[in-house]
Amino acid sequence: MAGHSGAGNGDKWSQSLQSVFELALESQGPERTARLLEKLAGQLRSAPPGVTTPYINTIPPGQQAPFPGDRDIERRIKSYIRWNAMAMVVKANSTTNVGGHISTFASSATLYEVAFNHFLRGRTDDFPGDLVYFQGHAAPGMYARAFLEGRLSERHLQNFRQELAEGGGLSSYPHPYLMPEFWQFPTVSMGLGPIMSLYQARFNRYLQARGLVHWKDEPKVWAFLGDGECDEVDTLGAITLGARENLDNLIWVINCNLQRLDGPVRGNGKIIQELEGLFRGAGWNVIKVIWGTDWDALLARDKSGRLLKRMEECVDGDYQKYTVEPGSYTRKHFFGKYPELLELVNHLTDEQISKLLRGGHDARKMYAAYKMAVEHKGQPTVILAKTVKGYGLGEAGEGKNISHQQKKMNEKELREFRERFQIPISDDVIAETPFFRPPPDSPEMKYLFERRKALGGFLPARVVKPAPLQVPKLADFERLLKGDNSGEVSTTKAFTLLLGSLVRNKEIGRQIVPIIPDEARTFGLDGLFKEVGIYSWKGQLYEPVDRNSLLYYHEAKDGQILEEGITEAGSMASFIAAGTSYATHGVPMIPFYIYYSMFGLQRVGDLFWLAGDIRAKGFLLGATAGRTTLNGEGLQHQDGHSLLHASTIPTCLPYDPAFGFELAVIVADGLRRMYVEGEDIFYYLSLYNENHAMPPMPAGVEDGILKGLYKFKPGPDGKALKAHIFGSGPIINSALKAQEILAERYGVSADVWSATSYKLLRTDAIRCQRWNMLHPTQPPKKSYVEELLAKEQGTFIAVSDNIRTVPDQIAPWVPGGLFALGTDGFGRSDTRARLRRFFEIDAESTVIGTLYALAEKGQIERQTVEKAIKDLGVDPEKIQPQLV
Ligand SMILES: Cc1ncc(C[n+]2csc(CCOP(=O)(O)OP(=O)(O)O)c2C)c(N)n1
Ligand SMILES: [Mg+2]
Repeated sequence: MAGHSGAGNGDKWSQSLQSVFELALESQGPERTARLLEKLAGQLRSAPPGVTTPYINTIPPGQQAPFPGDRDIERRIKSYIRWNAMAMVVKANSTTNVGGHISTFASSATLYEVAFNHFLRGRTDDFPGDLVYFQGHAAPGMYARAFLEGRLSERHLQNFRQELAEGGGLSSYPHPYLMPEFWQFPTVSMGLGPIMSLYQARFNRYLQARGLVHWKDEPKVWAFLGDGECDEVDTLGAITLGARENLDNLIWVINCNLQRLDGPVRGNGKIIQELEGLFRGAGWNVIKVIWGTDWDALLARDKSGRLLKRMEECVDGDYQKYTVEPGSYTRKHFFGKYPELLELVNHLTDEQISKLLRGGHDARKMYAAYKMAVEHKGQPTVILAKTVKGYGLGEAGEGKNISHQQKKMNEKELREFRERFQIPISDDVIAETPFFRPPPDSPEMKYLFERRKALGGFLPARVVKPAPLQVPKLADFERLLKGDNSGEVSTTKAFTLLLGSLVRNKEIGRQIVPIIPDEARTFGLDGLFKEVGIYSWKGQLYEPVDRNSLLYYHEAKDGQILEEGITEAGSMASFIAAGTSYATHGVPMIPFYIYYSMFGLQRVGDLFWLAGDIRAKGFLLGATAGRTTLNGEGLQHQDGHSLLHASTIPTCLPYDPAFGFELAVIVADGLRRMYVEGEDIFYYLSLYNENHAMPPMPAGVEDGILKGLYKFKPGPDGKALKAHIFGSGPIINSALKAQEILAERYGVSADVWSATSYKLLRTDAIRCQRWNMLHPTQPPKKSYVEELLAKEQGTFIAVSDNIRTVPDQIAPWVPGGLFALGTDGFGRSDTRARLRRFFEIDAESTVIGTLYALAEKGQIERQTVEKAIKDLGVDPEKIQPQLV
């Protein structure tokens, strides 16, 4: 109850408690005293003792910063925004049933409006603007504000969730892909906004530490979240980073309306207390805004401590009920539990009791909390604001379990809403839920513009100024292009060479951001530790145990590597922060995030999807790829399907290179497309750890590498039969060996092709096919793959370390069809040779596959295939890798 007694009084209490404490210590000993104290403290708290504070506001009334704004005007502006946000959802659903949410923004309107009027700073010439992660389904509120600001028209609002309507519409949620000049950060997949904001705040520090930005004022990163959203592991799983990295540039505002979609977040407990304990434990500054101003006087008069006791006793399910029921119910069931409390509210009518505000609906309380948060040093801050879901909807859904999905309002409910928020809309038109914007010279509009001007401009806003980089030319990667005669190397090793040369590049070296989740040694990237350093805001406070070695673990304040530790989600959040820096800060950065491929798309695929939406650029390297190439590691490690996952992301270019020179061609072109041409795309490359020959680049193959397929090694002339084998990654070696066997033993000339990207071939083919479908009388277009293969005779087969669906993507456009071999099924631990036989992608299986494909076409006898199976020692009755 600090703050509810004077300071002098507090000192006396503290002295008395101190002497009781010493007495107890003397007579009972430290352990028993500690237990007694814990028990006493436990009486004050509903969560485990030690981590939470009493269930009252963190800022005592006496220490509350005064509200500097005009409360009446702000309330009116907020009311109009409330109305328009509600109206756009109601309108959208009265005609088209396209959904939308009213009750989320209804509960958080004050949280946003106080922030918009007093704290969130826009972008100016010398300030990048605060970075704000808006709660996804509060989007109608942001649109409604932008409408008052004149940034969106009535037609935009009318077309909320109807993006394909004539003249365009507004996206359901924050999607930079769909509204690239408005939204900066996609947030609606719950838990992604929080983790991105954490790593964004840290990335801002990284940019400063490395001298890549020079801000007069540091931008704050704000994230507005739901209390239900906090159940996502992504939300809370990384919060210790905030304290560890000293991120006092980060503020989270959690809208604790106590409800999620189905019902209460913690009906039987208190979400605010639970979160407070977690955040305090994680080292954050926690500001609770539970009670509105009306409660201050009640708490001050509560000499018995019963009011606090009652506040502590009630669970969130009770508080939800007090919202839904009339004031008489709260009088009876909340205050009525103790006679002292009934007396405390004797002077209030039931109506007044029902209007006792929660903290998150009180602009004065929110202002004080924000002010404290922006001024806080040394820790990130979380504000836990208690609100009512569907606030102001009354019977239509305030505090009800159905509140989240309330999308329609009848005329009576609309009238009540209008009365409550005093919206100047007349009876005769109210049923049409018209939008309302006060005249430009009204005090409200003047105030609104003045506030935004003072804060530097409108938010959200995404601004991209072209800043092309001087990227290296392909010839600069000479070492990879001329192959490796020194022996056999892996594509992972080839990549480390390439990355090394990039960080040393004079033009763009500083903008390269290597990101690694604790696997640098596996990939041979530890050489970079010493060379460019690992970023740490503290530098290196200890002497690393390997200090005497050449490649020691070198942490530095201006280190370039983001060594994230074992968090693929966190690393991906870093990738996104770096890959969007061109837009967020006008500073293009080039992330190379290298990870164990199995723990990428499969594990944190939603963040990869978001990378597309947010228009991130950069390179993702799925290393140690391949169901059989990563031998030994077994079922959970061996990846044969990331390329398929990657193929589903519209802006992702997936590649499966076999050789170092292919890697060089792809990366060089990627740098050009993303950082010179300004394309909003990113790359996914499979890298493998098998050493094999790295030949020099044949002439004229660049275009084919980039498009997805080129002939790498033609088969010998003079054979009766013709086949084509598409190989990818290290499995191209199965194809090359099969080529020899087929020629020597079966009279087949097989051309070996390197298939670098089935997705890109498919996308191109679909593009042509679609055009042909819609232009049926015009000369048909031919895709690259069709044109390339039209010149070829013979049968086509594919072999790779991926599931068959990866090559099957192009089957419809291969003349006579494509017969694919692949690694469908769970991986297992064994040697590469045994695994490749098991999955039937080794050279022998490739020979058999080719012969089978020829037999299917009637070009050879089936007995020839049977004989080959026997001759090559393949057991036809061996188990089938894919069981279902
Ligand atoms: C990952 C994910 N799962 C489920 C949903 C669907 N969903 C949208 S809003 C919502 C409830 C949100 O509750 P809360 O976070 O408390 O936000 P509130 O609306 O109460 O402010 C759910 C389940 C989603 N958007 N993302
Ligand atoms: Mg909620």
